[in-house]
Amino acid sequence: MKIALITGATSGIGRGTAIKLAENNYNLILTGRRVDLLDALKREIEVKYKKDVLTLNFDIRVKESVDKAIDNLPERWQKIDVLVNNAGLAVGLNHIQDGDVDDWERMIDTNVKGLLYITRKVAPIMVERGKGHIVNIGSIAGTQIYENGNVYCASKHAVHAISQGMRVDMLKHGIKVTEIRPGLIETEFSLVRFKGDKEMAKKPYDGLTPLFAEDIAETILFVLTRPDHVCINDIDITPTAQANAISAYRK
Ligand code: NDP
Ligand code: 8X3
Repeated sequence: MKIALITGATSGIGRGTAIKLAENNYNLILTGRRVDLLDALKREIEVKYKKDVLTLNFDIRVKESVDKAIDNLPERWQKIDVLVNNAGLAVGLNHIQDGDVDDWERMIDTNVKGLLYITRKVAPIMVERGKGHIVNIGSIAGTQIYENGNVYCASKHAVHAISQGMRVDMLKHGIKVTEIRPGLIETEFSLVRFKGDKEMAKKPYDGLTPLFAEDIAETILFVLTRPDHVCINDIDITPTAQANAISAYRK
């Protein structure tokens, strides 16, 4: 049975992907900061899907914590086949001159540096084994810009560049790299972006049917289950009612 490590599994895409991969014969290493949610998901997967789950509770922005978690993996969990770099967030939505520097640091530290910290620990395991698949959750904000999106867009542009860089670097090792760039998905993302303001958090989804975590989970399963000789490099995926980062049709 294969092992997938999913960062940010306590909600949204990460949680949905954990369940989808458990249904499809993966044992799972699940990470996040909210230990109660990690524990609940572990129990759910063990009972319902009869798969093994190891939870790792750390803040991905703290390099020492990431290193310690991976260095101390029990032997049976070390052969990681799949890394889903999903943990990430947007915080704040302001013009650049009004931006909160703490918000900027949270986004850059999580979306860019955190992704790099865990990749730096897991990629060598894959190189050593001569196989593996890294799936980076980028965003349509990784190739497009919208007003007030400045630093979030920059962080996802970095994920886009890093994904392409990884693909080239991993080429001779036979390791696949896929970047998935979603548009609007209804998760906790918007609540985090608007710092807990539920009314504001609903607005991006007003008048349209957004994507759901399950849609991205299915996409991840699809890329992971292509034959050995096929690598899907990147995917843009939006709701039918959203053409790009600024054009959405709302009823
Ligand atoms: P959620 O807020 O529902 O999930 C985010 C996950 O990231 C949580 O499990 C959270 O866990 C984890 N996370 C955040 N910060 C940290 C941290 N410092 N350390 C460890 N884990 C962290 O949002 P989504 O599921 O929507 O987001 C997942 C990814 O998808 C993100 O990278 C996001 O940028 C991207 N995305 C989302 C879109 C959307 O519209 N929803 C569209 C395009 C891309 P915990 O809080 O427990 O630590
Ligand atoms: C999240 C999608 O359009 O809010 O990455 O940036 S968007």
